[in-house]
Amino acid sequence: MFDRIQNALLAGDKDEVERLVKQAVEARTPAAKILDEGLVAGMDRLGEMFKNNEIFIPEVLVASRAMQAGLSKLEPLLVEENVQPRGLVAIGTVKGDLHDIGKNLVAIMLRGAGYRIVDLGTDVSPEKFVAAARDNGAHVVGLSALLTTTMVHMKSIIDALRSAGLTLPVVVGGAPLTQDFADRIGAQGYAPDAASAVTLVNSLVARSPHSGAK
Ligand code: B1M
Repeated sequence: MFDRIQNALLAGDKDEVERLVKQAVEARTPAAKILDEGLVAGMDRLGEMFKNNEIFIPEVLVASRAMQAGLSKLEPLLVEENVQPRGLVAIGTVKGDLHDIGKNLVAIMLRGAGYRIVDLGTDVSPEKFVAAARDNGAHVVGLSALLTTTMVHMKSIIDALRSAGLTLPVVVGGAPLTQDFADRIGAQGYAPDAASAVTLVNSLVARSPHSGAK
């Protein structure tokens, strides 16, 4: 089953990915297992093939759309219904970066953990992060980057937030990041994956003096 999901994803067969994910859900396979062993494992294989020049951008794009389609089928299961908002997280992929699958996954898991999410999308400027954090009364800002050339923009976003007088915690993540990098740019937290991002945000919100979202 998981192999078939991975293969359909690699083939960019959106309808087949949706069908197989739906089938796995109906067979009561835990959503986290479908995500990790089917969709995310498929994306890992895709990354390897891309790195080895076995496939190119068009194939990656089509596979990414199939991934998003599979994710959308899983989202209702990952997100619990009727949970009281625990806080508001403004999240986005930094300027110059168009990768959003990981960021979307983090947003889904945070929503599932009871947070309200303001999703700023991709290629987000520091000014947009500042406006979103301020205007929505965010408790946490989340920054995602997948490129070594764009992760460097994270520091400018943190600086812009601080210059605007916003002291809320900033959480960063994305494949090229490390805890050391997060420490160096003054982020309050780094999470290597979506599940750890939830644990991290929970602990930061519990410690944070910032009050309620609007
Ligand atoms: Co791009 N790409 N890509 N790509 N792409 C990578 C990142 C790359 C590693 C591939 C490679 O060479 N092996 C490489 C970066 C190299 C580097 O910087 N060192 C790369 C490159 C070079 C590029 C282009 C420059 C290619 C080109 O044009 N020549 C170009 C850049 C475009 C741009 O952004 N300006 C580009 C384009 C694209 C596509 C548009 C085709 C597509 C993105 C589609 C989309 O996102 N909608 C794409 C894809 C899909 C990938 C790979 C194959 C897969 C990324 C992915 O979605 N992974 C990727 C290779 C790889 O990573 N193995 C690659 C699955 C996802 C679930 O994982 O995003 O890591 P990830 O998210 C994880 C964690 O990182 C973490 O949690 C998530 C869930 O566990 N996390 C957070 C992420 N954000 C977080 C935030 C948090 C906390 C945790 O707190 C806020």
